Amino acid sequence: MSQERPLGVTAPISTAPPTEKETKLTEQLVATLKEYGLFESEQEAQKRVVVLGKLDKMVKEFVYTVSKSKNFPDALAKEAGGKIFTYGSYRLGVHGTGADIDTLCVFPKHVEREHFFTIMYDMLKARPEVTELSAVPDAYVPVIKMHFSGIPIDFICARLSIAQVPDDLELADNNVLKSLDERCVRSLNGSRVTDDILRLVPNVDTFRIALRTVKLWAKCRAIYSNVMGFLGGVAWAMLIARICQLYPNACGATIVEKFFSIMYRWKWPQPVLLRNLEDGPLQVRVWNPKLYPADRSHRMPIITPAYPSMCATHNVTDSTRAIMIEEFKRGIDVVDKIMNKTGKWSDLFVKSDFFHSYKNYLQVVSSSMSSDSQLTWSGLVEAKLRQLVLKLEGVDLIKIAHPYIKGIDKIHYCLSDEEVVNASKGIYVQERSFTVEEGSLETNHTDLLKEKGLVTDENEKNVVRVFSTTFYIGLETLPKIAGAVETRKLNLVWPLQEFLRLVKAWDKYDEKEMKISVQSLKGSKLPVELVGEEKKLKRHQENVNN
Ligand code: 3AT
Ligand code: MN
Ligand code: MN
Repeated sequence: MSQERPLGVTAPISTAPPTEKETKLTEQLVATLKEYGLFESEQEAQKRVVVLGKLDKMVKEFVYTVSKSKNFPDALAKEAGGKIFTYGSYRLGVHGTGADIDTLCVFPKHVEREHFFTIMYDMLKARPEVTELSAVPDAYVPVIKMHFSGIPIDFICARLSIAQVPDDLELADNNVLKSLDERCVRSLNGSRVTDDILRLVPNVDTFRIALRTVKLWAKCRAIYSNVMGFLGGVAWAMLIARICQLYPNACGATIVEKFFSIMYRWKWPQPVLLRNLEDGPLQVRVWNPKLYPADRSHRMPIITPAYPSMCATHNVTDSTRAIMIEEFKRGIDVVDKIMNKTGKWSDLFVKSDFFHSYKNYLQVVSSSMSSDSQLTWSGLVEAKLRQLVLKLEGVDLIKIAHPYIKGIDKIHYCLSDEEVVNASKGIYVQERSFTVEEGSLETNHTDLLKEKGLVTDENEKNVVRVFSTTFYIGLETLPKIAGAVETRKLNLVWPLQEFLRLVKAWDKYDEKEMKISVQSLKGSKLPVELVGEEKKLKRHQENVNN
């Protein structure tokens, strides 16, 4: 065994070392992950280290500047320190090329949080390496977002209740949380959780291979999204960490295999824990279904290891859980075939066929007249979509309400009032509507349209741009009783009304600027770009035949 004392809340299932076959399979797995371009080059990795070095230096300058402004003598101002930590995929060592670095800035008590969003912000603004700088100081976890030498950075901060932040400071001790602002506790949490996960796995290299595999798999299978009621990066990491604890000496391929079989059979709502939960110095709740009814409602609880422990999967619904369990089953089948040499690792990463899987879909179109308001409006609609899923699950005939993990962003160039109204309902002129990548709502296609003659110098001034983000929910109804005449009719009036009421109750909702529209669609009526070329051809043939 690689450890004296086993890690985790139970003894391991097996401490067997890998067989030759398993080692070989792991090598093949790593080779496959490389083919998917998951690993960055040595050069890129080095660049990240340089950027983090610069940020750490800036944080120390920042603390020094604030200390001096408070009349600290020079020596004390220098000793006030300041330090950065990382969390997220970079800290776990499973980030892909182009991923952000989630970075936490920690400073002593005489530096205020506001200083971070003013003085630190200005220091960053003055740097030539920094682009796309924006601050969101009133977010749940306040953050400065930027690119530093081209690398995206999420920069958050925490003010500790100590006079100095030395370079060897660690955040593991629960007492660092004492008498802190809630926002600081939340900001520290990400880093404390990732550090704990790494401490609680017996072999970090194996953990990373398995986690990279499962993250890629979950993205391809469209079940990677915390907001939509699936799991996010931290929850997937905790599941893999638990499997690693149960098989402390196994290699990557074996961990992936055990992950699917154990997760498929897991007796939810029994929680996944990496350690026994501890109490601590704060007035905050630690996850406890015996005490709190809200915690009993968690359908697939996966609990963060760092105090104050929380459920990372609060958003999971009956449908999303059922969908994930189905995917675990598929994982078992694929890995079986890999084991007996009739399949390959890349079979795990076959794209989900969400847009071919259901007869009926709901199409939720959120739209605005400006890209700025669309960003916040679509975010709000996305965050509330889960409430719609929950209400749909309550409808008698519905077995599964399956939300697609991301919204589809489009920009429509409309030439009449009618086109504007239509665009907000998901009806658009194909040649003057563009699907854009997430976060690219700023793109302007007018020149392109003029080149193609679809917009002219004369009518250019009449062009009205509509920005839309469309979400999809696949609906599976209960099978009808054999032999019975189909008299059932799906009635979605109530859930849809409730959903519309809920999103419009938002305090920043602007009736003139923002639109929302929901309609039922047969699978055959989905936009062609979602169902792909193959389906388009088939549909064309059907039309010819009819
Ligand atoms: P990527 O490789 O960056 O895609 P990641 O796991 O690093 O994967 P993020 O950078 O989005 O993902 O998030 C890093 C951590 O930040 C995960 C979570 O602890 C925290 N976090 C992210 N988004 C939110 C949010 N909206 N609210 C609270 N915490 C968040
Ligand atoms: Mn990240
Ligand atoms: Mn991030």
